[in-house]
Amino acid sequence: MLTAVVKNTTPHEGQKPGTSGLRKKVKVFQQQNYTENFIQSILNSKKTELENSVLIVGGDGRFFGAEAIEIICKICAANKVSKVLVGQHGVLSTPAVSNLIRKNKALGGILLTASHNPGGPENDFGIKFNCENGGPAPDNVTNDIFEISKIITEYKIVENLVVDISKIGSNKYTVDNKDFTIEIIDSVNDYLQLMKEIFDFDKIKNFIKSKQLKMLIDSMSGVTGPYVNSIFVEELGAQTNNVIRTTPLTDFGGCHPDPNLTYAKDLVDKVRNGDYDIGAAFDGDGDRNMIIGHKAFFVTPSDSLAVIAHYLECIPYFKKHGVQGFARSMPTASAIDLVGQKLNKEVFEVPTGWKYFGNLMDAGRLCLCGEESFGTGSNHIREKDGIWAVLAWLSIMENTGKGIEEILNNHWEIYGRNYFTRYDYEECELEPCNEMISTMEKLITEPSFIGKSFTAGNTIYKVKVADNFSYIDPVDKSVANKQGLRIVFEDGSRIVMRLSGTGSSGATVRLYIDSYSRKYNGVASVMLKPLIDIALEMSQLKKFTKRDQPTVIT
Ligand code: VG1
Ligand code: CO
Repeated sequence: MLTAVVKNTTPHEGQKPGTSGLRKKVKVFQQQNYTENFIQSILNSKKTELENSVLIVGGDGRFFGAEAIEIICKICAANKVSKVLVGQHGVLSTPAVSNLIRKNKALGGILLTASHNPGGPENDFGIKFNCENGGPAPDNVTNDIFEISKIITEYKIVENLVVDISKIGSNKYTVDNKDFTIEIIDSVNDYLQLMKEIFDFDKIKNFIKSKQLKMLIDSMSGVTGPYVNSIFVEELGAQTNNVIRTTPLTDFGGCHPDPNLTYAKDLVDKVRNGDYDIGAAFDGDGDRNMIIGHKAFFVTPSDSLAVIAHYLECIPYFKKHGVQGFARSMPTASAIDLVGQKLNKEVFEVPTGWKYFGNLMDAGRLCLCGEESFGTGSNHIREKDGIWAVLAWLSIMENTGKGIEEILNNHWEIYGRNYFTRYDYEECELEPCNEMISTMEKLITEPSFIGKSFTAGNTIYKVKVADNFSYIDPVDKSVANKQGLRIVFEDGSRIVMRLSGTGSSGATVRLYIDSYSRKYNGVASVMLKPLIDIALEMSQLKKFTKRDQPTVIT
């Protein structure tokens, strides 16, 4: 029999979860009791519900994941959790965890990932808590966890518990006369089954075969590798050279596992120089996706969402469960709104972060949503889902018999086009960035700012709305304030600026530009130049950040 012991501890500063969990340098998590404190704080926030509960634990396979899982198992054992389900080798994609929580009616899940942030001993680690609906913990839960972390004095642990996470099977223990189980499960099976329920695998398989469809799918050495091999190669009959970087690496091979035009440049170049019909990449934890077409024709995530909305009924899941409303995060271009209007559906605009979609899905008002940050997903789970998005695109290609560029051209022909770009200024100094935001907030919230005109090139933009976005959840009426500065002009064009909540140090400035036009064959960088110039000048970004150029443009 094993025994739980109580260990004294003192609080660590700054255990405040951001947009998606607590993300810090690995070295920070390795400090004495840092990880233990945070895990105990999560469990304390659910104290009354722990007895006889099930928790799902897994992550993107990054450095320090295995150590963190061992700590989590030992602390769960001591806190009367009855069962922990762990992905083999600790590997579970974020969408897979969301599915497992729902399927097993678990109390929640603990995800070991810093998503698209780089990994390895010198880089980032992260811990995220998801609730029983399978979605990221909402603000009230993460606030509780943070408050607890500030006053924590002890944690409970079963120090000599031993578990081998490389072997599938059930490990049973007795802890202080109570049963405790750690079950090591296959990382892919349940997720594969879910995808088979959502999509018509036979159709997609025949389509790939009969068209001899050429795809290039890049797992960026993140968690999706095993899922990609199983789904695209084994199930759907793709060739083994259609998938790349499918072995999860603890440091992602030294790359940023971030599927965009900058960090997935290898894939983009290969597709541009090759003869592929579709290219796709995922981030470290498998919830983001990038879709490109023949010759690397780029689909913006905002457009991807709108196109999927337009063709939703070619996916069996939506035929069966119906089509409810749509949603996007505030900075995401409003292409989906136009599809929603046409189909007479509710369209919601929520703050940045997937946690804000959960209530609407649980209330049956939302079935499809996305973010400009390469996140797309539906109410099949409560996380964005990279592989799901690629299967959705393959279903659309099968259904229309068209290539990706043609699908987009048709879409823009019907709806017009939202040109969109995002400039990221990564790892700036925090103080001047805070000052920049507060200076700009002051400027744009002066009453006289409304109606003001800005000229760039030959275009005049007149301000219609300007604020720091705040959101009232339509379901539980909770309020999220200060979610990003937003200037909306009379023609619907928008400038949005906010600081990232996923970085592990310093500040990352995100500048988003969205502009609608009926003319759809323009070049985004040219179409958006006037608004970019206005935004840079208005924010005095160069002065505050001392940066001439963004680190990433998408
Ligand atoms: C970013 C994105 C946001 C996304 C979040 C988590 O947040 O902008 O849309 O939900 O990352 O995605 P921020 O605060 O850095 O802008 V993931 O795949 O990193 O969990
Ligand atoms: Co992610």
